[in-house]
Amino acid sequence: MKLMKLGTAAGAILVALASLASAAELRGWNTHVPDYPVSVAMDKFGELVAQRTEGRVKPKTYHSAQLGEQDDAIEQMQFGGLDFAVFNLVPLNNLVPATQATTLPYAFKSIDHMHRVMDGNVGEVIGKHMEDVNMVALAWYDSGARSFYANKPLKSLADLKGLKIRVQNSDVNVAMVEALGGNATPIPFGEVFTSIQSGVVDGAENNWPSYESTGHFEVARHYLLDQHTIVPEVFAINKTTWDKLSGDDQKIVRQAAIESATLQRKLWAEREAKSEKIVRDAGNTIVELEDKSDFIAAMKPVYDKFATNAVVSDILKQIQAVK
Ligand code: BDP
Repeated sequence: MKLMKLGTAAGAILVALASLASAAELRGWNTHVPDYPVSVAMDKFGELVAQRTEGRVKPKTYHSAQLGEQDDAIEQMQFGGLDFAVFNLVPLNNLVPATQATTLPYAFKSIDHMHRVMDGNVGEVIGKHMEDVNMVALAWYDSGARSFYANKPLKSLADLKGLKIRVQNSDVNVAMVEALGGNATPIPFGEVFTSIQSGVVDGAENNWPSYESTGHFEVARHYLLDQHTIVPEVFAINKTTWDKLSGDDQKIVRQAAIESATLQRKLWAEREAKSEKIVRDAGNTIVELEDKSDFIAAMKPVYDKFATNAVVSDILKQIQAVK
């Protein structure tokens, strides 16, 4: 009633404020710096959703691991502290074993192959497994191919023997480095730079954009391009948050995530080239591992340990069946 007595403009402001307060503000986690392809694409997702839901749903992404490191974020997503995130599948390996099939060395033939696989049935199957830990997979982002780098010469695989190598928190990655004769140390992403600089580890492994954007290339100047893994990243939303959205808003949110993934993949290709140039111009030593047969042979114990359970071996078969 009081509202009626106010002028139309003031009334409109009150109505707008009331709808703002009721808008669902979604908190998004991201580990990367704001100009990284993942970050730009997540911001685009936020814009599209806010626009298309006319402000009913307002996603906001917190970049640069402001909301914690990836392992903490994965926990928060399960228990509702976060609404959405882009996660690399390696830190999900222990929690959602189905993801291991996609992070085993040389599981994918190329980045295009990974896109075809993840956009098809395998993406759906992994998404189903993620629902068991309260996450809904909406789209798949790119993170290129990962290779080893160190502050000591890396001319061949043999040079990894005895080196302390940082890995993401995953039993598969620990086993991979150990099978190559290295000592694997799981360390959060945000601590890798200092760990290399202070000699806690000799090196790590990552793709061109992360090697460059984190400054790791300045403290570990030898990059061995073995391209051992092509790891997908998942755009995931907390299942409780998802279930609260109306059917129409779910459609909008899913479509925006898919469009953001298309943008991310395009930006990724551009950023890869740019990062490679920055690293090469800095004079780093880059060695291509052309013959991957020794690496593949060394992975036998890793495959024996992780690829023999029914879920992982079935997904691997499906990956291999995609041309
Ligand atoms: C980057 C991934 C990021 C991981 C990071 C890592 O995009 O999600 O946290 O590697 O190595 O390539 O931890």
